[in-house]
This record gives sequence, C-alpha cells and structure tokens, in this order.
Amino acid sequence: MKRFVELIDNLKCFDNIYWDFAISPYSEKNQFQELIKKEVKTFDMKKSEDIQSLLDLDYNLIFSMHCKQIFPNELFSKVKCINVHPGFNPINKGWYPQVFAIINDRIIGATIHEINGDLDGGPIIARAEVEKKETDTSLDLYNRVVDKELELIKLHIKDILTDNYQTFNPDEEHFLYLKKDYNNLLEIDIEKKYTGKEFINLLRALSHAPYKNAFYISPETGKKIYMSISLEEEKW
Ligand code: 0FX
Repeated sequence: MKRFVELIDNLKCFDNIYWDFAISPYSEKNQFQELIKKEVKTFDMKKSEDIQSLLDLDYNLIFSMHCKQIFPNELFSKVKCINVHPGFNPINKGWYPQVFAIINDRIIGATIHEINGDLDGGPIIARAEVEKKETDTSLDLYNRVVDKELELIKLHIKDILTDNYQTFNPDEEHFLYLKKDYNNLLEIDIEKKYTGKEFINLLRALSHAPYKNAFYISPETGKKIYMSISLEEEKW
C-alpha cells in the first residue's frame, strides 16, 4: 500500500487530470483513505450495479494496480482498462510470478498491459525484466519487481494518458500459474527426494516474510512446522 502512495504522489504532476481511487478488499479502505488523504471508493466487480456505477462515472481510463478482482467484459469493452502486473508477460502470467520464476528458473520482470479478458494476456504496452540472483528469496525478488513496476509506470504514464503508445503481443512461450498451483507448493512432503538445488529453490520461492508459507506436518505432533530460508553470498 505504501508503494501505491508513492505512485499517487508521482501522479500529482498531472494536475489537469481528475483521479478517483478505489480499493479492494473493502476492509483496507479506511487505512488507504488515511494514507492518501482522499476519498476512496470500492467496487465489487461481481455486482452488475457496481459495474454500472463505474460506467456512469464515465472514466476515460481505469488502472488496475494489483487489483485481485477480475474485470468483466461489460467494463473493459466500454472503458479502456490497464493492468500493472508483477511479472514479465507472457512468460510470468498469473499468481505470484516471482515464486514460479525461482522454481522454474525463468526470467522475471514487470508488465503494463491492456485488459482484454485473457488473464494477464492482454496487449502489452511496456515490460521490463529484473535481475534474478541465486540468493534471492521471493521477498527479495518481489521488491525488485515492484520497483520495476513503479519505474515503468513513471516512464510510460504520460504516453498512456495521452493514448500515445503502441501495444505488442510477443510470440513467446507463455506460462500461467493460478492460486491453486501456489497453494499446492506449500506442503513439503518429507518423504520426497529432491536434489539440493531443487529444495533450496523451493524454500527460496516460499520465503517471503512475514508470511509463513512452506511447511511440513510433524510426524511426532501432527502440527505444521513452518520453514523459510535466507541466503548470503560470501564477501571477497
Ligand atoms: O498483489 P500481489 O502482489 O499480486 C497478486 C498476483 O501475484 C498478481 O498476479 C495479480 N495480478 C495481483 C492482483 O495479485 O499479491 P499480494 O500482495 O497478495 O502478495 C505479494 C507477495 O507476497 C506475493 O507475490 C507472495 C507473497 N505472499 C503473499 C501472501 C498473501 C506470500 O508469500 N504468502 C502469502 O500468504
């Protein structure tokens, strides 16, 4: 949320533009309102009356900044909707891209794209890779991706607002992971055989403080034992 406030501060230079802000989940509304000192709206994309009230507001453009709601066709077919995704599309579509980039040793970055109903698959306005280090945990890599998202927004916002950009759809391999794919990673089977590298990568991919992600079930107590890892390169 703090990074979002940084972004809003950046938008203040466009003082001839009227901005509204909305947040989901609803429970974070007051906190967000206090941070940005502006009224914050909420919309439930599953409710047709909420979609209609968004349409009635007659916006020129709607940005989704990590909005966890699926934008419906009735909305993006009438108003241009743009998504900022914490992954390098089409290689990192879907849920928690840096987690799968660590596990599968794929490139990672950030993307700004138009929303067209294909999950994270709409025409790309801008994208950029970030460095992935062998000592990165999910948190380290995520922070680098979010920095890159902000950098991309600052670089392209003027062209987006003035409709002065071209989109592209790279003919590249694409991968899409869903929340259930992520959830399937969390329980470590203590009987399973991994190479050291596979196991280190799995733990790196699930180490994201303050979250407790990777766990195994203790054969002694039947309770979950949470695990995370930190790695540090020797200094020469
Ligand atoms: O908002 P966001 O950064 O991104 C997610 C999806 O990854 C993205 O593809 C989608 N466009 C967006 C709408 O939602 O996720 P977050 O703020 O819930 O979590 C940020 C990171 O925190 C995540 O990449 C991994 C980590 N995390 C989060 C939770 C809730 C964990 O490691 N464990 C958790 O339980």
